[in-house]
Amino acid sequence: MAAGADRQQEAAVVIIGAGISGMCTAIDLIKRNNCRNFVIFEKSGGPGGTWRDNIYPGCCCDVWSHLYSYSFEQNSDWTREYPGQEEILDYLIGVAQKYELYRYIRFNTSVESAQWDDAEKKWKTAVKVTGSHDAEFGESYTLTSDFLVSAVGQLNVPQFPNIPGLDEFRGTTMHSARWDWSYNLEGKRIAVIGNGCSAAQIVPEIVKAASKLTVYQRTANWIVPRGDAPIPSFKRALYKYVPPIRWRSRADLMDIRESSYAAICDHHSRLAEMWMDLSKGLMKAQLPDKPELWDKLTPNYPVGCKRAIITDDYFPVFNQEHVSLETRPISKITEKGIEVDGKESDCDLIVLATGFRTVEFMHPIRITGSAGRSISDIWAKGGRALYGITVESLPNFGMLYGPNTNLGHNSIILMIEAQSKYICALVAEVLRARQAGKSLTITPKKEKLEEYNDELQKKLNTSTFAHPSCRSWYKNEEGVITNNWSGTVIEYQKMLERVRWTDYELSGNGADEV
Ligand code: N01
Repeated sequence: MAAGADRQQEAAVVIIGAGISGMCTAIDLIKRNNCRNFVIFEKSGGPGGTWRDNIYPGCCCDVWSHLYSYSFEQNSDWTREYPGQEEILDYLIGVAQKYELYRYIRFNTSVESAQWDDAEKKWKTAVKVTGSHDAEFGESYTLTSDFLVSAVGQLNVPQFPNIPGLDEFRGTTMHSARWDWSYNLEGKRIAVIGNGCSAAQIVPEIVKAASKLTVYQRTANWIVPRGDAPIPSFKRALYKYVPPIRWRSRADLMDIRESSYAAICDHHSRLAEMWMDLSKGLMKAQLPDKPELWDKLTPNYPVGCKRAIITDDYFPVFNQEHVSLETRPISKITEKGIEVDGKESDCDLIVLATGFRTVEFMHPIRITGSAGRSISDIWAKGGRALYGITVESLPNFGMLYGPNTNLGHNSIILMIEAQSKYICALVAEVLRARQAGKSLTITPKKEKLEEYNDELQKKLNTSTFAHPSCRSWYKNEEGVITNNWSGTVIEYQKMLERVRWTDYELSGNGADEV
């Protein structure tokens, strides 16, 4: 087909994104719904999502390996207590191969928009092919489906800081999530803007090659020890050949993580104090000769207000002579470097470890629901969804890792699996109606969504996430916490155990049979 031609196609389900979430739903559709009539659109050239995008030096996961896998595809072969990016990506590629997901994924295909057609009662997803992989379908085309699943994640669009002069810089600028390995770091003068989880992993690696490294910190972060270590081969054999040991270990790790929830959600708790004491103790032990840095590196907000960092390698970097910490605000970026208080510091490379556009879920995809309502209209006051999954005015639609489903304390895969099962229960009804030659649309009732969201926000507003002393990617500009879940993982899983159909407006001639 000629490039640029438009081609209509059909599928029962369209999934946007082939990361952990999209892959999980694809596998659930096959296993639970016996549905193979689905298409996954993936903007990049392979599966893996965030673990494909983030390839910066030192990239790894701060959740224990044995919690960072699908429950149905546990991995006995993790080589370390905390998995590195390459190992996670290999694991995900292995899962994609095992479940033969490649046949459903259209790589290098970016979703531009998705529009609900009220007359046809179907979604029309318009895509653009950015690579040559799927040239068969042309440069852009539209696919029609009964159900649409967004699995794009919360941390996929890099946030570039609004610092004057950023474009003037004549050296190299790199965002943490768009690392260019062809750039030779050896002997370079490096500036790192930001000190969140990404920076805390990058800095200890790139410092080894740099001739000079300056970290520009706007806000200090709570940092707690990691205690990473190789998993010995005898232990891996035990996990592989005696699965109950692996299951026990996974359950224990989950319990430990769940108990830390109390600390991050209640800053008055004894546990929160313990974490803060631990962090200060780690800093002093790792920087015994740098008391002048202690104040600068100690946060002025309670632990949990923003994401705590888990690492043993970050503080010690500041013992090195060629490393400095700059806490005064950046006034501008110049052709040669970074200016603070009227003084310019030259550098060769600026690393923007400045995070992601987190509060605009699904950005930049243009989503239009029933009666032509755009997602920006639906979410004018901030992203919200029933159970973080279904959205008003978007019939036959489900999100994974949507609004208010992020965690500060446990493995996100546990949340994703619960969402995927829930979405598959919705899809099952739509497909049952379709097979009977009928139609069914499922949309959350506005009053249920409001009730759910009011309750959720009430709880979040008393949590540490809402503490006014910190700025974080959990909140939008109005201070509404749009990203984080308000409870434990177990509470969330229980809430999603079954679909309460009274939450939904059901329409179409297949509605009576639900
Ligand atoms: O991004 P961030 P991240 N001028 O948003 C600073 C996950 N993750 O990529 O704190 C100056 O946390 C900003 O300063 P401030 C994890 O969920 C997981 O590090 O806003 N500075 C901050 O220091 C994490 O939470 C792993 O004052 C500016 C930094 O940039 C999430 O990803 C590993 C600025 C941004 O920190 C995001 O982490 C890595 C400006 N204009 C990431 N704008 C795992 O291990 C921003 N900053 C699983």
